Amino acid sequence: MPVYLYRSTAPRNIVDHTNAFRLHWAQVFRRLPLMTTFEIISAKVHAGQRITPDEALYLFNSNDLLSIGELAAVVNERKNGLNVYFNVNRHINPTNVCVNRCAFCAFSRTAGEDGAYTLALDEICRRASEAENEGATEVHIVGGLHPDLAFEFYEEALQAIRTTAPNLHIKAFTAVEIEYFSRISGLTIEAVLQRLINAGLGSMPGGGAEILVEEVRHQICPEKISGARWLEIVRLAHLSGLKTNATMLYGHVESAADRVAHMEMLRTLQDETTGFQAFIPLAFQTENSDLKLDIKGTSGLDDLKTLAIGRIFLDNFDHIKAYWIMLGEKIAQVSLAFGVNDLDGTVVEEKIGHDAGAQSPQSQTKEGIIRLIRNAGKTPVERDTLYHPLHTY
Ligand code: V47
Ligand code: SF4
Repeated sequence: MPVYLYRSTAPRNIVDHTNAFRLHWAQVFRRLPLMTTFEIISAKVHAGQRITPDEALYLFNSNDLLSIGELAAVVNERKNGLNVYFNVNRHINPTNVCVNRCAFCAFSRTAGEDGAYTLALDEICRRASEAENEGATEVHIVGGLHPDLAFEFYEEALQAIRTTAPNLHIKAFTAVEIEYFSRISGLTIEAVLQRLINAGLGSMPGGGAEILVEEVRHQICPEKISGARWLEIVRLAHLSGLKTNATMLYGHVESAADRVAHMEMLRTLQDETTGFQAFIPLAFQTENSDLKLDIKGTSGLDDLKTLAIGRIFLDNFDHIKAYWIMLGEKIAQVSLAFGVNDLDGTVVEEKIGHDAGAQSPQSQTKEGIIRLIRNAGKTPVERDTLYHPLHTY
């Protein structure tokens, strides 16, 4: 173990690009053994300092999964101890009809196509009410960009849920949907957000981010709003007082450098707003996709590495969530030793990943999630959407 004579004077949370360089020369002049890049990264992480995009890229290019995981676990335990959060929730996808038809998306349909559906307001409310009766604290609502539904449909849906299931937190609509509502209603983004908040919106999920790098978006979702626009809408949501999550769809055409660039954009916005709650890497499910790739999905190694690097790099995010639907329960469980502190909830009916071939079950019981966390040697904590602990098991 080398002796670290160097101590950075850079304030915590400020990007310290020169740190590695100065550390190197400090060692040369003191004739200490040179530290490897990993040791430099490790020293920074242990000192609570931010790692650079180049260092994150170095980690992506390393196959030393266990060392990366150990480092991520240090960051996580500092923030969350042994607690692993989960929530009891239900997903509702009001429609799969979508004008965007992103190349990776197996869920969406064109209006009138076989398998296209749109739920009536009554059915949306019935599902929300059922969820509340079964102990859910949250509904998670996302769907396609329907060519014929008016903005008022979504507003009324939230109002109706609030009336029928008043105890549910409504986490709904990605930045992509908010932008679409603004286009179809002629309202500004701020006005759309305010109207939805008045109707019952409590927070927003992190979807639609995909990979924020433009060249990648052109290949996988050319009709979707740009990465810059996604960030701007999320920024406005944060300024309106809404918390959101941030996802990253990985394991398709993107490079490791694209993943790092994506995470850097999130980290920069979080420095400004502090509005993100959780970072959620979404492992790409390959079936029924128009992206013709020569792969059968992400590897377990890549999944764990991506979650762990997310934990190390996004030092200003409190939570890293493993979405067991896309990862499978086993990798999600192992990820709890690789920096993850949140397992997505009970879900009940999942369409987006399963239409694309996800092999996980469509739902989990609360007991199943508790067992999964306990067997990993961690403490299960049921939370509400805003991460207030409800019950420790
Ligand atoms: O934006 C679509 C992704 C997202 C596929 O915020 C796919 O708590 C993998 O955002 N393979 C929607 N992913 C889901 C989402 C989400 C899920 C769970 C929790 C939260 C949260 C948010 O699903 C889309 C897209 O990135 N997606 N197709 C696919 N074939
Ligand atoms: Fe539509 Fe979202 Fe699917 Fe893209 S990912 S086609 S925006 S539902």
